[in-house]
Amino acid sequence: MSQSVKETYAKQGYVFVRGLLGAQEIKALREEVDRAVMRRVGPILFEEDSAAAGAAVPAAYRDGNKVFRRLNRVIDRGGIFQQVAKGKLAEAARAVVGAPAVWACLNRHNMLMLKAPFNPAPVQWHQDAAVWDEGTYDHITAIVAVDDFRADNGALQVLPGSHTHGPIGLGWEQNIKRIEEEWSEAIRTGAVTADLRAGDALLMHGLLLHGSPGNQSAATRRSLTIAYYPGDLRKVSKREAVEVVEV
Ligand SMILES: O=C(O)CCC(=O)C(=O)O
Repeated sequence: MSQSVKETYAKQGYVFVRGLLGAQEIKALREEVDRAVMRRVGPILFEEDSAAAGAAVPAAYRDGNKVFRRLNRVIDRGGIFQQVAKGKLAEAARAVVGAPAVWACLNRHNMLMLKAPFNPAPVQWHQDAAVWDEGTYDHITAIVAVDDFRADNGALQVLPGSHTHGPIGLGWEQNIKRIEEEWSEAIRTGAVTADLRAGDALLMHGLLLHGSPGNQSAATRRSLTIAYYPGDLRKVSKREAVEVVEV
């Protein structure tokens, strides 16, 4: 990856890598997601937002009243999830920070994000690294789109340059509250929607502000999302039981 990509990542806190995956990989990912959803292969994280329960989300993406939000622990599931997470996506993460090796954190973002049709639940604006408060803010959230991100299907939004302001409150509750109180206007005027096509990747600094609205469309918005660290997180983490693997 060129010097200018590294510079862009440092300045705006994210870069796009267009066409990271080819048609065969996208097809394999979609088939694997469909299989896991159909067979209810866990761990699955469900929406907590009660609006989701009453919405017109198809039965395929529900377990009773509960609406699917993520398939978790995708690296552990093997197959195409692991292939991409340990292969091209890890390679992109290494290149963007110029690190010879990166470690994936298995019990942080290691997921297939699944914005089901008509799921109205947003992901509130937050900073991953401040929410996790690991003892380092130095990580990369890498996302590869499995479907096109569109304005109506809950595409991710980011606030360019926001990573340079440091952590805004630690832990989920404090982080989302302070961002709402202090950053709403900046988000309203400066947010950028990630115009990812299926196969494109977005690599974000751990402190970049991001969020996404609900899915208003009849199509699912899926993406594979992995947290990578440029070093062995176990050596710096304040948390117990942090699970990492060098990729
Ligand atoms: O993919 C998205 O819409 C946002 C996911 C996210 O930031 C999260 O779940 O923490």
